Amino acid sequence: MPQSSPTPDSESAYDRRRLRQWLAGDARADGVARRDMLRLLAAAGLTTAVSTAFGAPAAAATAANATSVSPSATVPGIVKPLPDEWFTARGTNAETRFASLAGTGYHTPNDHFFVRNHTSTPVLDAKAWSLTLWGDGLAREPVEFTLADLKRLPATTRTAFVECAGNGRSFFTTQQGQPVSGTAWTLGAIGTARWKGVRLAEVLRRAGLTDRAVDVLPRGLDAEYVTADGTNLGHVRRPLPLSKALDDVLLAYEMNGEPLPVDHGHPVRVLVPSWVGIASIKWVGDIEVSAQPLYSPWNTDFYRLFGAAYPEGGSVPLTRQTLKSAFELAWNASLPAGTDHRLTGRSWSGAGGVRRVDVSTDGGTNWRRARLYDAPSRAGWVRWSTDWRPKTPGTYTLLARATDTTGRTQPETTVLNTQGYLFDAVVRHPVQVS
Ligand SMILES: Nc1nc2c(c(=O)[nH]1)N[C@H]1C(S)=C(S)[C@@H](COP(=O)(O)O)O[C@H]1N2
Ligand SMILES: [Mo]
Repeated sequence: MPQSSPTPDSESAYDRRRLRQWLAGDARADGVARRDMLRLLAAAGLTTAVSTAFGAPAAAATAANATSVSPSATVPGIVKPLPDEWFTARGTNAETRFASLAGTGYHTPNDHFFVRNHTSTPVLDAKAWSLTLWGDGLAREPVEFTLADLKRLPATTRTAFVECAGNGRSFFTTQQGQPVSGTAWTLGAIGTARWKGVRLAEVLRRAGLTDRAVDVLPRGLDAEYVTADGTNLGHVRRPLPLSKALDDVLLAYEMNGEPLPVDHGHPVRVLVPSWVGIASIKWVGDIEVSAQPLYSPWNTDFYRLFGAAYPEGGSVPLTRQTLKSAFELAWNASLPAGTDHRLTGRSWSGAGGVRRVDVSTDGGTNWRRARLYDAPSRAGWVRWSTDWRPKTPGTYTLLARATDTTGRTQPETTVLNTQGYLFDAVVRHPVQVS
């Protein structure tokens, strides 16, 4: 198993068991034939080509209330302003510029937080919204919860990142010369927030969870996702094993002390700490609780690793995020020679917190240890800095390399997978010194 797949044995055993059940006809593929999925994947080129076919976007982005920022990038279907200083538009998605996180503190401000939409942001009425739990893993069903019902249950607050599994994908191509399909993110498809909500375990218990249940399948209320070739994959949904659902998953209704913003799932999203972003379903409307393993496009033909280094049907479904580092600095930033610069950045790992970061300012010949400002946290990141005084003008390549509490260090290259997930290699960041 290549390094970039941190899936432990218990999870692969679990997946093999589900797959056997599926093959034996004991599990539902939720209406999706696998050969259709494979064809789709080949045809779709994935997310970028698939923007406008879903009806009217929720609202045009406007920068009306932004004070000192230039016009917004336009992304159909995203409601919040997307000032150029903070975001790069990528299809139906908006990537956070890491340089704009300098000085923003540990938690990513809601207005800086990246947005990844398969279709477009639906504007839902929190008063009219309710969540339905149903399925043969419950004793009596269906069971409904309004937002007021959820808020009456014990509240839990957790700090966790949401990161797209494809974050860093563009570096497969620009650093390793390997074409991959999907949104060409650099490193800004991540944000860390304080999420307040109710534990999914609590809601499942109150809904009458039985010991027959094995999977839960949260589903979004945003429009059905139609691929470039016109195949309707239905609402965005991805099964979650009960073991994770009962562990640290939240139904979140607040983000950094504010009601969940519309683009991030208002009124309620699923929040699955340290796992790939697709697990954290926004605008959740219902959750199936199943006594059989469930499949959807998002745990079969997407969000597994495919390619020469992986089994023919792909790896097990992706779970935890991998290890990455980013400088809070523009690409090709210009810095004056002969003066002191404080280089800052952030590193994170879904497998264990980051406990060490090394930085090179000469393309990887010499390394020094960065100063860390935060304790390792499995679902969060650590901020770091190092001081640098470049003597002579020229192009320099900066590198940051993290090591997590499990002992893993970012490698020089990531083993290729065709959809470009879980890039974890050290990124070579150019700057111009003049
Ligand atoms: N309903 C719904 N949930 C969703 C998505 C979506 O398009 N629809 N995108 C997923 C993906 S791929 C990611 S990376 C995260 C992004 O969360 P954010 O937009 O709040 O940053 O939401 C996930 N949840
Ligand atoms: Mo994602």
